[in-house]
Amino acid sequence: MPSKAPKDGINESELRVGDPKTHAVGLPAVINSLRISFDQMGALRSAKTLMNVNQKKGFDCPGCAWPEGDKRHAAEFCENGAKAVAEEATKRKVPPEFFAEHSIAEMLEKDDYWLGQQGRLTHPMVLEAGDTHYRPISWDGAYNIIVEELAAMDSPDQAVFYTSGRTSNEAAFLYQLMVRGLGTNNLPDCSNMCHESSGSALTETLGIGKGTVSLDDVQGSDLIIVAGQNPGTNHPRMLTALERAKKNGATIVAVNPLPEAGLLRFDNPQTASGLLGTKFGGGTQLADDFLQIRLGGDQALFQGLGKYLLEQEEEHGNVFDHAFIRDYTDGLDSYLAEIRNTSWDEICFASGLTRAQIETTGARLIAAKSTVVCWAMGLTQHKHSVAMLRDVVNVLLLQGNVGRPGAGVCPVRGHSNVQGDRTMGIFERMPEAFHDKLDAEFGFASPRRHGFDTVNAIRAMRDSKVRVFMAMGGNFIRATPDSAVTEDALRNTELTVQVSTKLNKSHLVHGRRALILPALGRTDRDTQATGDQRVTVEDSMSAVHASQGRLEPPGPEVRSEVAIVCELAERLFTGESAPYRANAPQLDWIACRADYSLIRRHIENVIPGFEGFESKIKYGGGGFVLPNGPRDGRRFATATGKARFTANELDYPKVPEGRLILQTLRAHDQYNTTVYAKDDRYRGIYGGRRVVFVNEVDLAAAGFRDGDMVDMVSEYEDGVERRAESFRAVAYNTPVGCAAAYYPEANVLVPLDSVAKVSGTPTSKSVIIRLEAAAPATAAAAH
Ligand SMILES: Nc1nc2c(c(=O)[nH]1)N[C@H]1C(S)=C(S)[C@@H](COP(=O)(O)OP(=O)(O)OC[C@H]3O[C@@H](n4cnc5c(=O)[nH]c(N)nc54)[C@H](O)[C@@H]3O)O[C@H]1N2
Ligand SMILES: Nc1nc2c(c(=O)[nH]1)N[C@H]1C(S)=C(S)[C@@H](COP(=O)(O)OP(=O)(O)OC[C@H]3O[C@@H](n4cnc5c(=O)[nH]c(N)nc54)[C@H](O)[C@@H]3O)O[C@H]1N2
Ligand SMILES: [Mo]
Repeated sequence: MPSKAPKDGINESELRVGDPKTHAVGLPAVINSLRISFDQMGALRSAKTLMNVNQKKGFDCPGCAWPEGDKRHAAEFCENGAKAVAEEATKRKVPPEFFAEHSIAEMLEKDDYWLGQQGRLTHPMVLEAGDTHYRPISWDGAYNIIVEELAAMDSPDQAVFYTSGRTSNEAAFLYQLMVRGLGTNNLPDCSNMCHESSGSALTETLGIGKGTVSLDDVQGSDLIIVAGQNPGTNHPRMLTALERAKKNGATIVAVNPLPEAGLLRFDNPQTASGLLGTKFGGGTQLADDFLQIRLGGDQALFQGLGKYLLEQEEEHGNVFDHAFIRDYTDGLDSYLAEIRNTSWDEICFASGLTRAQIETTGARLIAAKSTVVCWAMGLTQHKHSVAMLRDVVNVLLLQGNVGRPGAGVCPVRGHSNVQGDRTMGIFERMPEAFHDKLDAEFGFASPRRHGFDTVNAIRAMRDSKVRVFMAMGGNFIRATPDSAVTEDALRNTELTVQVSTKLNKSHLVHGRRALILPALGRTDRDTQATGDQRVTVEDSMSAVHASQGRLEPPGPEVRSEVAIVCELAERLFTGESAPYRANAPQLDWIACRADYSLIRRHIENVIPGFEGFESKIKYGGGGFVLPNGPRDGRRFATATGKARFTANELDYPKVPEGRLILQTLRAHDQYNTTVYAKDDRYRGIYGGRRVVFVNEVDLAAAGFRDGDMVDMVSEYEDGVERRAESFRAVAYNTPVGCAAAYYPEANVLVPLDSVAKVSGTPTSKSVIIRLEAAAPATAAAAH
């Protein structure tokens, strides 16, 4: 069976709203994933591909970063992993003829779904100044343009190199080396918009910017708090771990403004009872308690939990882990003083929870022998996210819940290798020790001046300080905030270069000149001069393992990310006329392209924990776990060498009268800016995406009813009007004052300057908006 032709874009007039689901996965998920796989890949390729996902000799799922356990099912993937795979392994193609047929202007009218549907990029393409259509170009020609533009800069800081989180360790390591060889640290990445707040808070308090738990810790924990995360959609394999934990006796507390299906009940598709679903008495109830928190109220919740533990300790004793606090931590007194000062009234107001609810969870903490806190974007994309996460750490430290079995912090990562990319040095401000080792290994001087993160890169482009923008994957223009500002910023550059697997809007919003370089994905066979190559990735729990695709690539002109970096670096650094040969890293780039194990040898010498790298990822092995001070031995590489309690003034979004606070989140049928299909079935949304979920009370107060068409207008201190037009209001079970709409459609509303303190992450989960009636024409058209 061949793949099916791409479908039309989304027609919002076909939007239907039904009841939200109360449980996740089960048979509908299996059917949905198979349908999308067959459409994109046909039956044979689907079967062959899906059997290889997350197997020890197969490829790492390009979906999320949730780890694989040691015992694997024949089908170790989930509905959304299957969709991620189908999206990449599709048989549909976007060849040069496609670009001849469709002008940039025409494609700009299409939606993200339509663009993604067209298939895999097959040929390097160029857009010269003033052109209306991309034209094919040779790889040589493409590299020459990049070298020419990079050579024309006054300073290396006029170039920006973005990375998305699917890039392998090997490609990321060489990419950052190339960039630092040019003389800049301008290495923004998707993490700046994602878990940067977690990295900031955890590095400062625990001495490592990563989670401290293993899969066994989660599955063996007594109490698991899942805050600000929707695993049923975004980390479906986590539901299996939660189910196991539950069977081992764990209590699960879900903290979320929305009653997300996956958190409440789970029908495991890998068991017969799960396939039958809850209707027939199967499935597992996951969350014991659901705390329906106000957006941005989590710092208040965790301060409340700390306060309760303190009160109980003072009354009954035996609550704090005094030995742990004495031997491994500092800063307790100022933390306790801070939470003593915070009133219960303020805690309850900010969180939207009752004192009784918070005390019930506090009592669960006291009763539990071990606690894990898991979180994702609901906790990282607020103005006060870093303080919020420091307060999460504070509560865990009180009971010694770090560095022992079943306990710790679990920031659940997004992209499948976003954590590995950071380990490899994709960061605008790596520590000095990393630079020293890099310089020693490659005999050059890497720049120490900090570079631009994502938001600062946009500001610099806006202010005409950037000539060249290159992206290793991702979809910069749709992932970033303040779409209108960011589009102008990118258009303000001389050259944009997108290394991509699929067509997306970042190819259409471009600099004076633009290049599209087609790259291999995880599922593709990667054959180089010495034979088929493997790459490695690191999951959310610091486990590194190999990944090897086996499918025929979409065309002979598609190159691996490693090859693209090596070929470009070769031209920048070696030979008489190379513009950056003066301070070039000493490396045989072409040999590395031929044999990726040579890259791993260099990684081994530069990055701690990779000793014996090659032998640890031999075939059939499950990979290895990187050292993790807090987890391995309660070692904390902080400023004082101790785990640090911190005192953080309580903060929460202040919403003016008549306004709402909006979170921008993911629908079930999307992967970030890629829209797989048109539904969000767990929330009862079918056939469209322009919806805003609002509490009935707020709708009525603003003079609207469910089904009305509204504009969302964002209000920010800069006084600029940001408007998202024509959304269908959906009366929904969300706290009063708290609304939700899908990313990336709502990104126009997120002000560029509204970022989290310390981490600089855009505040995608707290945007102040008002609702206005949509203009009659659009309202009529949409009905
Ligand atoms: N299928 C699929 N999988 C994915 C992705 C995808 O798009 N599709 N994206 C990947 C990436 S890069 C990432 S980072 C992760 C994202 O994974 P998630 O963080 O689960 O993604 P979001 O949809 O942003 O969901 C945020 C959740 O937090 C809740 N929330 C929002 N604000 C608050 C708050 O103030 N407090 C609390 N307690 N909760 C809040 C929302 O209601 C929602 O349930 O998933 C990864 N996996
Ligand atoms: N408003 C709002 N904005 C957000 C968020 C939010 O919750 N709300 N979430 C933020 C988060 S958590 C993240 S991580 C970012 C995501 O930001 P990005 O990582 O930039 O976006 P993606 O949509 O994941 O990128 C998809 C594109 O990556 C390319 N691609 C896929 N696989 C590969 C590959 O293997 N190699 C190469 N070279 N290219 C590949 C394809 O061309 C595809 O079109 O968005 C952020 N933006
Ligand atoms: Mo992310």
